[in-house]
Amino acid sequence: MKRNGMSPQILFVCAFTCLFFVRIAGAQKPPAANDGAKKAAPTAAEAQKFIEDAEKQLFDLSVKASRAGWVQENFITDDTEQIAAEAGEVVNTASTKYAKEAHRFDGLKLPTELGRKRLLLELAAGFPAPDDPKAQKELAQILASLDGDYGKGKWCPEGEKGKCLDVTAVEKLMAESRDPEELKRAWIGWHAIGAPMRQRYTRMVELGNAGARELGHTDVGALWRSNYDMPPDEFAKEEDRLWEQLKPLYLSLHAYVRGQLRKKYGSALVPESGPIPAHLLGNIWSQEWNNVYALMDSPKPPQSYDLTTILQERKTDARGMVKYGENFFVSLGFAPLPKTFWERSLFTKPADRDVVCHASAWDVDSKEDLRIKMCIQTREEDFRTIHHELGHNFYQRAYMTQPPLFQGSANDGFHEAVGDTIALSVTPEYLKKIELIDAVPPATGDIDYLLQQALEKVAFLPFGLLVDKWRWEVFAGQVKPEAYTKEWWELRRKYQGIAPPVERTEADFDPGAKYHVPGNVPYARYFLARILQFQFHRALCRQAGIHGPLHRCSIYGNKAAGDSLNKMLSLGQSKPWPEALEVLTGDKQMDATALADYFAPLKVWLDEQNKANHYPVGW
Ligand code: X8Z
Ligand code: ZN
Repeated sequence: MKRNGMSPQILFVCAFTCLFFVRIAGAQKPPAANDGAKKAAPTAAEAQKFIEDAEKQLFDLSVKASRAGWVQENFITDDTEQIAAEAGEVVNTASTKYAKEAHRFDGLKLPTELGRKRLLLELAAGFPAPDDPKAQKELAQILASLDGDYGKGKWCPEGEKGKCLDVTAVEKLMAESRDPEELKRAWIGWHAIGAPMRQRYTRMVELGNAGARELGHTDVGALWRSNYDMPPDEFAKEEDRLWEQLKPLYLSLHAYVRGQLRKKYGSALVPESGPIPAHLLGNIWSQEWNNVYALMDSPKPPQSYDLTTILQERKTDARGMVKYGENFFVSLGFAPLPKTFWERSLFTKPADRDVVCHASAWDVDSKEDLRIKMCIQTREEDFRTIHHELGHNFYQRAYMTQPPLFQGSANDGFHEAVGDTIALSVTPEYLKKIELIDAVPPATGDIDYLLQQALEKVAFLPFGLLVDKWRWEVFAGQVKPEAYTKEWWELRRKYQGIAPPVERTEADFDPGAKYHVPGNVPYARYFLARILQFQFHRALCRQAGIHGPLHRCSIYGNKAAGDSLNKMLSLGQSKPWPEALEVLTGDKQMDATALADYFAPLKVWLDEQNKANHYPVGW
């Protein structure tokens, strides 16, 4: 019914793209739910009828929207954009209307399950349109066009006639080039795709806020933060609490990486104690730094291996890579993916048309129609991302038997964490078991392995946190359009300790160059997922009876771990997330200690390195 785990909460369910707004086809109007009962004091029986009708209606509409969204993202044209906008408008209008009407039943004491459905229905509109058909149409057009523009985004280098790089090609260049001038050009080139989005983004914020206010929220950011079974302000504090626990680890990693990049690129480019230039971290958004691993002089163990080279040498194609991922889930006791998954998914970038290459997982009809859409390259990063995407699909299937309003993840961080949890079990021991490598590196290689992991997992944390800090400020009106880019870079500097390679102005709109901003996908979920996946991994390893270091643990083939995971997944969002978390881990709180424990030996090593090399910490 939607992508990435979106539940009937329509939009939000998706693990990622969710906000797919509720789109429904054509100009059909949602039914006037319960209009006749407006004046009388509502009864529990009315509430039940209203909620169940709304659930059914939204379910049908979101399947239609999902199909339209799939076609639009797989064949970006003016027509498919229009079709998706219309479908989006119908769902968004319907879910907003139901959300509003559901408040009539607020004071009523309802049975627990029905009460939870009422709450989810009230939050179902992830980006509500105001109650005005003109505004609804305008918002739907903006949403579809921003998403499409990102998908069509290209950098066409000056002087190289006819050559244009799409996001996949830009990412490859950023990962592989070590020429700082070329990296800078590509960085500037890609970020130029944001500027034309600025006006529409500004208008989108106005329209969404008007819709959110009609639903009783102060702004869209407050609505988004209401999805965590706690008051919105508490959620922001909860994120800060988790970040404070992990900041020392990030600072140690940042200091080490800056020192190493300075050695590579020289003191003119990389400051001793200031922020790291954003184009030198191997990623166009500087969000994960695994691509600069080769520049780090951590001790390489005797049997070190490079999964990218291995996969390329074996000529493993995209389908073959996905098969490895499926096989892992099957080893845990999950049923294989349906035949239609292999027929309908998009695994490689088509040569003849624009598609949204940003990876996503879809559950088109909430029955068996699971798919992924991804422009897979044969490399380790994509191997991991495949596990991420399949995590969405297996979650979607696990909760499919729940009523539509409960077909979603416990909170959106859970959806993002499942596949990553499995990818944490892609250890050298596992790779040896499935015969991708011949020998497991000895324990002396652990620091090297942990550093690779940290460049992906730890480096991401502040980025995961700041994207929505920026959006929350924008939605709340604390940051006005004339300071959009300035504030974006202030947060990037403050949390990540990075700086743009060239001066940025308000003629730019750099947030627009990151998929989730024009795609309107909330981002806090990825921050939570980084923390939750280590919590899940720790719990599953223990349940599998594996007690060694967490980074050496793989639950591959362990049915007890699979059962335990499935128990939590199959709850969907029928219970508040602390209860779902408890089912798997025994904890009711998100807890950064699992991540900190995993990396504890690396933290000691980084601090020693920073001291020995006189690398300053902070910026
Ligand atoms: O968007 C994604 C997934 C799809 S839900 C590929 N991720 C975030 C990103 O790419 O920015 C996964 C990690 C963070
Ligand atoms: Zn995801």
